[in-house]
Amino acid sequence: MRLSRYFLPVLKETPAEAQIVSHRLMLRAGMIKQASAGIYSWLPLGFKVLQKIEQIVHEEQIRAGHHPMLMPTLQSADLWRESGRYDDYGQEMLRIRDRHDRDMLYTPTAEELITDIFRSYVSSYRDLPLTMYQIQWKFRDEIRPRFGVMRGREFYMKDGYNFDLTKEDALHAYNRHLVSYLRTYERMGLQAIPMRADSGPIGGDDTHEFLVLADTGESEVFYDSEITDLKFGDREIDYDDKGQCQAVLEEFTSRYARTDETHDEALFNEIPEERRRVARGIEVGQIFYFGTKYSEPLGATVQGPDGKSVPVHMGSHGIGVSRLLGAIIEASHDDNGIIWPEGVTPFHCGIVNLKQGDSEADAACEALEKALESNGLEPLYDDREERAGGKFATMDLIGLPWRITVGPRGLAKGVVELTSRRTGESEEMSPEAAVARVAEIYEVNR
Ligand code: 5CA
Repeated sequence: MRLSRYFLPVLKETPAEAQIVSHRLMLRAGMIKQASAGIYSWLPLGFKVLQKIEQIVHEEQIRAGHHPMLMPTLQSADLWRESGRYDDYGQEMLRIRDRHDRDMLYTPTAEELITDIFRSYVSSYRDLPLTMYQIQWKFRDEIRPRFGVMRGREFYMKDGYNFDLTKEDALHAYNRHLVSYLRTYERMGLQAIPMRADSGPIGGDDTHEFLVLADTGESEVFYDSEITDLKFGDREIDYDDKGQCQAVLEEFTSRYARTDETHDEALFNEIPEERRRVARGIEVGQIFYFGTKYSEPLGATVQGPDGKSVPVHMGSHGIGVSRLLGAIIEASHDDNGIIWPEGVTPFHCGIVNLKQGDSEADAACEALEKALESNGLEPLYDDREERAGGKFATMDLIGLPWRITVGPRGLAKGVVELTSRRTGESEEMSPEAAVARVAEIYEVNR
């Protein structure tokens, strides 16, 4: 992609309305534009990252055996009256009336609709276990939308729902989600810690939230510092293996880690003092087991092996897809801008031409662009007639992890410069070697 043809409206000034760094940087890097309170347009650069994150979520859900599908954003109030949540949900629910005076709502979550789909088609235990999920826009009329995409009113969420015959099977689905989430967040360069939490309006007793530690997080969290040493890494998991999923859950949840809603001071004080941590975190996901809370009132039953009809055991599992952009930036930035982890970067590599219009420099940049593309990579070539300082500042702001700098002085020696955004370290090498190095970095991260 040529920067001269791209739509990247970067801002020089720091926007006054943004209180936290991720919001400031997303506005300055031309990723989002507020449309109205808590509602954003996703400009090309922001949309690209959103799609990268969405893709990782899909890949890991499908790996765990869950089926992608899509439900509408506008739903009839009738189903929500059946479950009793139409009245319970309160002012966070955006209620709409259509031309026939029918009550509608913009979905804040979708337990009712998926349960209705299930009860319409499934009647035998033989069709279980079943887990379906969607990645779809949600609306919650938050009293205080703030921090940009972090607490929006309209936001993008992955919501998954499991249907099982027994509590034991449903708990396996819960564990399977926990494992798949650990892997999902690590691929985005994040450490998200599962913490015992409160279930709120979704309901149920078993629930974990996944928190990314950050000073700007909205939740206060309490944990044993040993937990931050745990890494999921590249272990192979058989998601059908109950014992294996249970073992991972135990490994990642046996140490003390709770949000303020479930914090227990006496239990916390049993941890050696030097390991006790009180910090703040950003909630990037939550998993729930709520048994028959929705299947019973909505009549989602199956015939068991003994011929008796029983309500199915369910859970739901969410990932804050749009919130993740903010969380990743909070966790990975410096004074000059964003530092994207390789797994979610909008472009793999920047190309900076120090002398636009110089025929040799232009030709070298174009050759680099082509060579990177033929390796399956997407470079962003800054081909504007601008001073080097301005080009570097833009690249640093938008945070591409790797930059290749091309200028007449280097080319005379047959070299370009490859720079890491994270460490700032640069190395001179031939253009071919630079392409090979970048290709190798992303091969490892694929
Ligand atoms: N039905 C369940 C699971 S599918 C559910 O709705 N869970 S939730 O309420 O915890 O939301 C899932 C995730 O969406 C949260 O962990 C959070 O990361 C994200 N989220 C929730 N509210 C907002 C919001 N106002 N703005 C951005 N992201 C949000």
